[in-house]
Amino acid sequence: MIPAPTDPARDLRRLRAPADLADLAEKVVHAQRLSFEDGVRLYRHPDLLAVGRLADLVRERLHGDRVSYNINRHIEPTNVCATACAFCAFGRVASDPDAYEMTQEDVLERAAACVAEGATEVHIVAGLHPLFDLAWYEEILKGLKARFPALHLKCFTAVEIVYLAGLARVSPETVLRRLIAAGLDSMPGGGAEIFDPVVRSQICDNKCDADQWIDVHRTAHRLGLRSNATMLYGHIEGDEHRVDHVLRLRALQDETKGFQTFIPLAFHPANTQLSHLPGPTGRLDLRVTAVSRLLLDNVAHVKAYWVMLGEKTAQVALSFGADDFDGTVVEEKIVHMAGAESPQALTVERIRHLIREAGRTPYERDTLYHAVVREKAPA
Ligand code: V47
Repeated sequence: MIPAPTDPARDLRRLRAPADLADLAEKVVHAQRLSFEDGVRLYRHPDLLAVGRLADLVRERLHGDRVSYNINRHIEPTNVCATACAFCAFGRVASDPDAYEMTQEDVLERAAACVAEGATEVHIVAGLHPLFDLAWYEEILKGLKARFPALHLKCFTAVEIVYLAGLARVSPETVLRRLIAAGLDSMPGGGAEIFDPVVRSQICDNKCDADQWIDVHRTAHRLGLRSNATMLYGHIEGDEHRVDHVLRLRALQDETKGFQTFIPLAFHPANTQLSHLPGPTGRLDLRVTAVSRLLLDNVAHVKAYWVMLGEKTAQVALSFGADDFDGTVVEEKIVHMAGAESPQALTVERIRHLIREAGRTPYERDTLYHAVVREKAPA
């Protein structure tokens, strides 16, 4: 999927790869697939900038100087959650004083507000709440589609799909079919965390495993949905776990071609059971972005998710393989409860400024990465 090189010799000169990365530079320049061992080497190579140049070449071949963003809004209908994942500061039990449950009207009101501001997408994910069952979400989707037919509904992680299937005693495929019939347009990539079973058992023992997560996305792709994929890094995982995670995504993408975007998620430790951990450094943020771009040769986009990276690192990530800045977001709770210092929302003007200042050309996209053309062109 990475376009064939037009001038490999020039690209190779531009990479200025150190001698001990020369073989990987050759592979990248000739658009050859990298192996598990290559991925681990890239994580361990001391010259981060050299690794970044490899990823930037791939980004440029795929996207030129264009960086996308969208006008969207996150809605998290409840923080009541049955799982208590060790990395999470968002989930609550129903009796907690700060547990909340939105009504269907609350969700519709938030959607109405973002549509009025030009949003093309709502991103809905929530805790695993036993009363927010399949019928509740079908109603929400139907209500949203009836009122805002043009709004793209990107909703529910694979973890939620598996949970809703358990509540309704039906298969995840049945859940997906019913949600699609109610208006679901695509799926976000959350809940993947780290696929390795040992790490997964330590950070999120009570929810769907890697095979289930992958199988839900496989089914979603077969049913015609596009989806995203994430990886939570910077906690107790090691280099091999990150490489393994991304290669499992690559294998599914070879099969289905249904993933649009990969989103590395930087762990925020505050108010979690893992609050003793320091969280990722800026160098790890950039390296994960770069190595993921290099390994995922069959996924078109890599996001610099400013909510988790912060504006500054997200901007630099645009030179380490990322080509998408996510969106305006408006109200993010999951990682702000875990200490994120990024703003709750960014304006379109701010996003465009950050992208331009990073030397790229911003363009608004919809959820499926079509360019959005507005009557009144943005500044
Ligand atoms: O699934 C939870 C992660 C995810 C923490 O698909 C944490 O376009 C860091 O998946 N520190 C939700 N991360 C966010 C998500 C997402 C975001 C933006 C765009 C898309 C997309 C998907 O956040 C969870 C979990 O992996 N998370 N707690 C934390 N303390």
